[in-house]
Amino acid sequence: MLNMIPTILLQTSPDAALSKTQGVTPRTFWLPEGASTIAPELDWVFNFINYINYFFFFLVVGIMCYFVWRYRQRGREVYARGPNHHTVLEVGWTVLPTLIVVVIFFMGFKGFVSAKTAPENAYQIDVTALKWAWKFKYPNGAQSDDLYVPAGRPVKLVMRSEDVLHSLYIRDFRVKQDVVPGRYSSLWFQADNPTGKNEKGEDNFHHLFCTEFCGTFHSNMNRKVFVLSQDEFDGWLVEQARWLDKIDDSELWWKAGPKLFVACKTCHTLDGSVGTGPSWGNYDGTGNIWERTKTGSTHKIDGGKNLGDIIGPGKEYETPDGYIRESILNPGKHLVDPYGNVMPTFKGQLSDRGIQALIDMMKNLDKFNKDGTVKPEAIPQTAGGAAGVAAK
Ligand code: HEC
Ligand SMILES: [Cu+2]
Repeated sequence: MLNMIPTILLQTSPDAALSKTQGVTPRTFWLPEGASTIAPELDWVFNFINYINYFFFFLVVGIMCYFVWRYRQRGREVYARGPNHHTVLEVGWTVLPTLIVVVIFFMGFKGFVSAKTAPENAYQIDVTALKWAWKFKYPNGAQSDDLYVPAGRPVKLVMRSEDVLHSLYIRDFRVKQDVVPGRYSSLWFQADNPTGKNEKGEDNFHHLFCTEFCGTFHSNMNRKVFVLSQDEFDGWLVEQARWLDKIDDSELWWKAGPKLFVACKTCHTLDGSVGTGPSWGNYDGTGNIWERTKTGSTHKIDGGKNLGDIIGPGKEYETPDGYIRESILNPGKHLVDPYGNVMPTFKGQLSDRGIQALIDMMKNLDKFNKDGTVKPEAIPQTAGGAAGVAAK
């Protein structure tokens, strides 16, 4: 089995996903240019309804303005009786709108069916939505935080939520689907044009949004969609599934740690400040995340107990590593006071090497900046010119 990719590879931080860069399609007042095979059909219906609306809006408002002028009060005369019935008009304004609505219904229904029915040969990507991230899992076990899809081939997203209601929306593809806890939902699209690079040599992308307000960091769920040619995509998949294996054990802490920490930083700060979860920095006087697992630690868990009482030879966890491992794979087992059981499990998402990288990072926490990037001067000299990579 290929090593599971814990998270985010190319996205250096969730905040970067919020960067001001635009997607491939320029900002427009109306819908941006469509970039999927179903976009033209959906846009046609959209425009059809839109133009019908313009037509009737100007017709009704126009007639109204004319009548206001035509029947304005001119003198002192009072109209006691006006016409109160006109069969042709009444039948007209009933039958015509009905016909239009029926036509719209059939066009909409046809579009709905083709948007809902994924072709048999669609490439399947599993999507997990959680507060506040997306996880994309590919058939070979690779994972990513941004979405990568092959060009010229139908792609089916099978989606589930780990917590609350989310909704996946890729504007340029004209697809949007709620992701409901406790059930699977899916959508499909086919994008024929690879996103490629822009003039500055940066990767182009389409925007992906969560469009269901799902809590404080809802906006952290803005992600990018990269469409790669089939060849590029295959290469990417293989790379993606292997990156953690290629890092030397002694370098895991600074090469893999910061990348994996991105999945933790929405809840855990490094500077001791309050977050959704306990800071990895020193916030209760018992030291940082690694220091507070030492023998005799008075870091409080499970309603007033000392963390030190469960770690040590003969105790629940022989080593601090065991406790941290359990906190990541089975977060509900022990709860840090006064926090609730809100941390998702990372079982199946973090390999043993991934967990090791995070533990190594915790052991070296003083070598990291507050945002989770490694301090360039802390990188071992033998690593040569790689400092720039890690500092990213
Ligand atoms: C959704 C928010 C959230 C995310 C994301 C999250 N955690 Fe947590 N974490 C918490 C909360 C809340 C607690 C305290 C309750 C508990 O112990 O489960 C906690 C506790 C912990 C503890 C025990 C801390 C202590 O002081 O004893 C560890 C270790 C930990 N998390 C590691 C991680 C790692 C590693 C990641 C990323 C791979 C991560 N967490 C991602 C919310 C989160
Ligand atoms: Cu969401």
